[in-house]
Amino acid sequence: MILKKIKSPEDIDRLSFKELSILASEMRNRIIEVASKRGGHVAPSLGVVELTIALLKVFKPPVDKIIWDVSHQSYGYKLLTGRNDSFDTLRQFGGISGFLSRSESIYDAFGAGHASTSLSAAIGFAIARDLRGDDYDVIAVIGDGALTGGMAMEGLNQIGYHNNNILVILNDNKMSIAENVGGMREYLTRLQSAEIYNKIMEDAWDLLEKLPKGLSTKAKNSARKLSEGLKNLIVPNIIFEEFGLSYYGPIDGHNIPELITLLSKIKKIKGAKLLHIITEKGRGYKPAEEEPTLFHGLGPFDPESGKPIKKKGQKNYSDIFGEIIVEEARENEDIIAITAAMPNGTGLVNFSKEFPNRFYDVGIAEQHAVTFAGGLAAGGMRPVCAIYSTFLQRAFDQIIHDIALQRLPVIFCIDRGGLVGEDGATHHGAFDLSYLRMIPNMVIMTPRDELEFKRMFKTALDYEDGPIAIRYPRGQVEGVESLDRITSIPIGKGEMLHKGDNPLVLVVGPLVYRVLKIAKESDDINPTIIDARFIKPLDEELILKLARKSDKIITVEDNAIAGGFGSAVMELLSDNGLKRDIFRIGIPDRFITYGNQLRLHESIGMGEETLKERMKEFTK
Ligand SMILES: Cc1ncc(C[n+]2csc(CCOP(=O)(O)OP(=O)(O)O)c2C)c(N)n1
Repeated sequence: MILKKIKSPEDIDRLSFKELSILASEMRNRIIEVASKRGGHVAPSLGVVELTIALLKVFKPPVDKIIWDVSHQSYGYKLLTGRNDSFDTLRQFGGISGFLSRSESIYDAFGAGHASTSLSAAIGFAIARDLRGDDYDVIAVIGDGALTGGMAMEGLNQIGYHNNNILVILNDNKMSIAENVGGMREYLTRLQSAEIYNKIMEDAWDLLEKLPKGLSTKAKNSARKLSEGLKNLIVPNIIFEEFGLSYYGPIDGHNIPELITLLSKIKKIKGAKLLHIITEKGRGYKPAEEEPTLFHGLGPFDPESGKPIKKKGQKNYSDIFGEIIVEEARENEDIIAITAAMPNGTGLVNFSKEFPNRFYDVGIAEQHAVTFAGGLAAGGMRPVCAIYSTFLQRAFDQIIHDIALQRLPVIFCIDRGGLVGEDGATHHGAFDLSYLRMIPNMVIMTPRDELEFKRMFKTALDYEDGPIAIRYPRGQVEGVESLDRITSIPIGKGEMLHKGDNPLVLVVGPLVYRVLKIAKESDDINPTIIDARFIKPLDEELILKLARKSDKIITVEDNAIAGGFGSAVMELLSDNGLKRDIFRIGIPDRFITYGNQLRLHESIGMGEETLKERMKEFTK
């Protein structure tokens, strides 16, 4: 086993090309072995095994800075940077993260989890280096999917302009999570097919190699210009060159010797450069090659067959959303569904098939998605923006400036609200109730189960006075008897689910069921339990009426306690001169790690056991 002996990247220095190729297949086996048990981002990591090896052969982190965009493709990098032994604990509570993190390893130059940040971080590193007179290389690896994010364009804009020494590697596999979309994608395809261009590139390399040493800079520049001139004859515009970066490629990203040779050459060329490599997502593992979208990120699976190990009959919130929107869209031709590169994750695949003209995947572009919805709404349509809570953070200003300020009736279906589990801090939807609650004209709802979800979607469609959000968690939905006719809910109306005495417990979302169970099974407390349903506007009448009769109040939410639902309740009581003993239960004011969702809830006092204890203790 070669991999077993690699304790740090220096250990690959002495390996021959043949050994490196064996190492690549050992890395793939290890990734499949562990990810099949732990779940994770399989296909992205398998696609960059050769690139990872080549990068570590040519560059020397932690001195050189390798910045992986999203960092979901970094399993191989982890294996070669001292984390093979701990790799079995991938994404587990107390184990190693599924993403890169500066606190996990000195080799992780810049943490990530959200897309399109690598170029901005890279130019930051490069300018810091140059101002401080340090000497190291900065390399950003970005996928063609991540390149659709506006931030990547903003980074590219600055990189080309300043021309600091940076290497951008564009890892082009034609895939985002689903098939990549948009004008940039089409352009990259045209670039790939420009074979004559490649040939001329090779000639240009030869020419530059053959230039005598000691040639003046002016002469070298002329030679470079000549090669660029040749390129432009064949492919009219290399967009990256227009931005100011030197473009190399496209080359096969699975050929280790070629990658190493080219990277070594490019390393010597100063300035802003972009190397375009072509890779295959899921490379080397048939199930992942055949179904790269499924294997982008998944739970445990059988390594032999590649079949996901999933308990049967479990519907999650995204499935329900997918069903409701299709049903409603059959009746209402104005409904438009928008996703930012997550058609599968948000449950919109069936919608996209049945209503291709009313479905828009805008790429990894949450900000644009929101303002695009604003335009659609202003134009008379009923846009539904389905975005994960954590990614909607990107569009905070757009929600304020483009939607709420103009009272545009955009429906936000916010998936993965609350703690998500194994993806950890970068992906928890911990903040949405807080960041949306402060925005005027917003209505925010959280369903506790399937039926409430359906009713809330109806409510959202009936509401045309401005933006309205439905926020729901990752995971299984509590199924309840459906009604023949789904009716909407009056805006701002909560519901009493259990009449007891002390304390008064105000809950939002499916945690209601956890609280109900605790109340049912516990002899010590007999709380009054309210599903507040609306975070904004609050059911002021109901809450104040009950609060007047209770001296102890508990609020429960799967959101940051800072500024969330509990804070809203406190503000309401304070504004009405009610001084009460209040206990806010929610996500504490720190970033929460990764691990099983229930385990994480236990760890912050919101699991069944810990929640019960805290409720009892407070009520005493
Ligand atoms: C802001 C943001 N939106 C959405 C996502 C979800 N997401 C994770 S990876 C990914 C696709 C990335 O595609 P690409 O950059 O081409 O990398 P690949 O997985 O194909 O290697 C998406 C949409 C994210 N991480 N961040």
